[in-house]
Amino acid sequence: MASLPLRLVLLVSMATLIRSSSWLNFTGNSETIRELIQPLKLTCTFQISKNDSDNDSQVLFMSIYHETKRVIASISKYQPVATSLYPSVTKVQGHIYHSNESKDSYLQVTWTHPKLSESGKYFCLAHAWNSTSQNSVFDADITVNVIKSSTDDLAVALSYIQDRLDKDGVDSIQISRASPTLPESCRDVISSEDRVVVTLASGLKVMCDTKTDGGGWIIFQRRINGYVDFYRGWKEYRDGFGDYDIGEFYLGNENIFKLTSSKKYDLRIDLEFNNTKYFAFYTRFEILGEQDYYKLQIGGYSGNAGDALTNIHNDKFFSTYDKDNDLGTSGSCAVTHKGAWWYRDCYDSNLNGKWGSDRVNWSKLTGITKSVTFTEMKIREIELN
Ligand SMILES: [Ca+2]
Repeated sequence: MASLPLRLVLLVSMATLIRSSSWLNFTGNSETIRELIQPLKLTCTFQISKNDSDNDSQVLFMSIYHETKRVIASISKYQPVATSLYPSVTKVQGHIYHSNESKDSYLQVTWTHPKLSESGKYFCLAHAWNSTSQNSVFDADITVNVIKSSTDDLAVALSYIQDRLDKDGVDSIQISRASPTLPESCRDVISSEDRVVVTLASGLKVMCDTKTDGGGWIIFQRRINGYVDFYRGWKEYRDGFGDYDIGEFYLGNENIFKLTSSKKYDLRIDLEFNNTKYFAFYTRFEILGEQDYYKLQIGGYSGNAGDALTNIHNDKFFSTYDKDNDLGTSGSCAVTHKGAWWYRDCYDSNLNGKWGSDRVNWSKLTGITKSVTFTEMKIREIELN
């Protein structure tokens, strides 16, 4: 590539004459644009012929739109400021002149960093009015091909910047790179997938449930196949374990404590038993810090799974096989029931119990001898208005 993208001249020009001797010109800075490093500029100009005997013709409306019917920009006699609601357009300009001003009305849009998805056919449309033919519609189109940039293109772009630095004696040059904004919570995550793994702005990597009851849930416990062993000690329950690819994990009590102590959350537990889905919903859920053994604070139940937490487990400490904080005086509930939970002496629910051992209980559904076959525990920030 010999010349630099920024210096590209107008290469493309297509115009269609529909009627009368006025013209609509639609031009781009290049037919082929290199993704992200070469700007794309489209200019639509309405030329009123000098021979036009009808001096009274004028433009009422101009717009540029993409073949997908997305309107890129528009301007009208009645709304004479060029506007673009299209998010990646970085600049929009335009003016509508009256025919006696001897200037051409125009509409121009610029993308500084066009993407591959901005390829395609663009149309410019102009509605004009004159006293003889009344309303006339002009249109013109142009096809733009945004192609992937190569490392050669980047090398040329960098050497151009170097040239500018040398020639202009510029002390410093700022190169800004658009950094993707990380979501604050799963509430900010919109996806066509119903479960999606994202890194939050805090740095915490979580799986979001984007669909259930409107989505926005951070899943902190998930068991679907028994591939991950949940019979683990204090440190692992504190820090988290499991595998997002396998789909089974525990986010860690320390993470749950940090989340629930900084904002208010609802808790939702989704379960499957005998091929039927159930849920339990709680409007109050928090766990305290490690010095309080991640004590459970729970209340405000609704749902169809029954409440197997509030009665027995509210205000109880978390226990693991290597850390017995339960209220039973003889032995350890975690050891006896092969789990890790907010045991009293011992439990009404045991969703971290050993898979395949009939210990994954939600007593209101399963009793204490049958297991659920799916469990997700998830939290969503309560919107405070
Ligand atoms: Ca005990």
